[in-house]
Amino acid sequence: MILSHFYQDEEIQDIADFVGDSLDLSKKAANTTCDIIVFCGVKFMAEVAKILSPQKKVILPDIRAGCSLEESCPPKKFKVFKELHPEHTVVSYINCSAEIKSMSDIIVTSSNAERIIKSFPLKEKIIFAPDKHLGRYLNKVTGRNMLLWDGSCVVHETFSEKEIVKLKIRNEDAEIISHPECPEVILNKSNFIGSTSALLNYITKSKTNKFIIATEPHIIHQMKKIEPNKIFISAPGSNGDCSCTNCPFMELNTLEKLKDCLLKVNPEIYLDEQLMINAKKPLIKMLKLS
Ligand code: CIZ
Repeated sequence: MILSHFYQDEEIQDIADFVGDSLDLSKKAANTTCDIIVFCGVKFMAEVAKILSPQKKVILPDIRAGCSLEESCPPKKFKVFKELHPEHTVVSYINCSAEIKSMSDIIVTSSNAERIIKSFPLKEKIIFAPDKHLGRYLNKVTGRNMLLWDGSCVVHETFSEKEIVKLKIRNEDAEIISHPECPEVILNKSNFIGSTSALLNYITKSKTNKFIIATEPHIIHQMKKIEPNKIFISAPGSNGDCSCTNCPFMELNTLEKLKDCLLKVNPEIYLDEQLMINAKKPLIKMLKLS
């Protein structure tokens, strides 16, 4: 089964058996009867597939496809931080390493984070890692005061408030729709904030015909399929250009490498067995609450 994230190149999305966000992709990985899962996304997503289906082979086109959020939360430093706050529940965004997952009480994705955090009592002390922007947004919408790890995503940090405002002036009829991994200044300018799946639902629900999209621009491929008559403009970075907001890690996976990995059934994801057992528990809790 070939799984592709919304942030992958168009031609990869088009040949995948299923295209989705990390929540839907992890559900597919957990439930498929196929022996081999080809994960076109970044490595932590392929690791989630392996953790949920350890008996299956999980391969991805380029094993170097990492994630800046994962990099921004080194397990050794996080362990020290967690030990300084022993009375806190650890809620981790799925964009993290298997080691961070194994130290977490529950995992969330951007599509279920608000609901899962609201399921905790208001007085629950919570650490949220690794994305500080998503964490700040979640604190606002859930009325919590979670302790935030200082991580961020290179793609969502690249959007420029000034350039987005200039673009909006030239496109007054457009709505700005943003992913909650964006910095607060971008979210404050947005008409709608949501996960990739929520953004895809919103473009149909909204009566607007033009949108400025502040998330990884390859999602626009799915938007055009759903609403071929609407206009989607990728939000720019500080040079006024949009191409600088492509995810450099997702881009490592190419159609050519996908072909090679199908032929060679390699590179394969390998994880320590105990690590998989420990990382699976908070993932299963998430799936039960989703
Ligand atoms: O959870 C995911 O798949 C990511 C990275 C973004 C989103 O909002 O779906």
